[in-house]
Amino acid sequence: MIIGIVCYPTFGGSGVLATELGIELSRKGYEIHFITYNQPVKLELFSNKVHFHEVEVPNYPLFHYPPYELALSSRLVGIVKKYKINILHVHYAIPHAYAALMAKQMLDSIGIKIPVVTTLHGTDITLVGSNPSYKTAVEFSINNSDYVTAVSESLKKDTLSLFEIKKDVEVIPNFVNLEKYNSTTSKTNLLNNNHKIITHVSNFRKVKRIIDVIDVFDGIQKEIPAKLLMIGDGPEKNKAEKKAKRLGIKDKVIFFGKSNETNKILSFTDLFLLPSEIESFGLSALEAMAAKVPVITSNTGGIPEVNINNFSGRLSDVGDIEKMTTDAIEILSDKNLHKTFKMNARKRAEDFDIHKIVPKYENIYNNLD
Ligand code: GMT
Repeated sequence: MIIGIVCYPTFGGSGVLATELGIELSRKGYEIHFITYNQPVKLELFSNKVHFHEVEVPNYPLFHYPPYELALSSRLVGIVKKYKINILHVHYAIPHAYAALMAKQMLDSIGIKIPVVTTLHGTDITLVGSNPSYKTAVEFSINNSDYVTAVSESLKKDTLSLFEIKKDVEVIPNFVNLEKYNSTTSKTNLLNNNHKIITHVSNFRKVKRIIDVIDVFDGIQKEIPAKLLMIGDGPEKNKAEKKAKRLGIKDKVIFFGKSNETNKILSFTDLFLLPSEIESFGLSALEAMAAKVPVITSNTGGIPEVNINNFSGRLSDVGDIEKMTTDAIEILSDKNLHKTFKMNARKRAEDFDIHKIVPKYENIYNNLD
């Protein structure tokens, strides 16, 4: 089967998930074509089963906003025709589902039928998608896709309450490739062996509440020698750096930038922090759990479907820095408790094993008309 995957090529969870899905499907014999504006950051493997097609958006002085979805839908038509694609699987509704539906209609007009599977990831529904500027088009895209999936029960619920949905939405949770998290890496020479390592990974957008990460870490380091590793980049980074400086903990907070090797960093991490305001799933927390790292998270959106309170970590209300700090200190200062949480975190991550979840997508592909 030949599948076209449309996704964001960035470090965001939806792009990462789509890339991992494509790579795993290619291992299973599917021919995969990624169609997006850049090579997906996690796409290292090229073979006769994995292809990447860049979408170029020519600029013109008249264009205040270069029309990406127009370029994408035209490119999709060309790729589907040339490579005889059987299914388009688009990740993130805006503008991917919309562009795929336009391509579907254009192809239909020349007698080519192509089913579109849309996977909703989160902010395409909860933050941006329901904005009045996009709502009608997002609703249309969901209702006219051949199959729709959402990455958590919470996201499905939000989708059904924010839009008038006439389609079934199947929940297929995100997955993790556990093998990537089996090996251990020694700490970099920046890190003292006596320090506990606390890690946060995100795109540093406002919804991630990275100032809470700094505050919780500040509380931890007052009790336990620790370092905080901030992996990623984004609009809130400056604020977080300033906050760490103001608190006098600048030397203990290391901003690593974007990384393709979070699995290595997680292998020597003692605790992971994800205090987000909104989170449809929390793929970064799942990846930490796969690396046997207990997670301190907020209890928002789909996170409670991933992190089980008092098992794989602890959950708190959004913004409850005091509880997050107390929980973190309790877990880090009791060796046996920490060990139990570590084992449980991995055990919970196994429920989201790539080998258990990817067949659910294959099942959809095999049953499309
Ligand atoms: O979290 C982000 O800002 C990135 C965003 C994305 O679209 O890439 O992540 C969303 O999709 C991920 C993969 O399904 C989920 O794990 C994240 O929870 C979700 N983010 C939000 O809902 C804020």
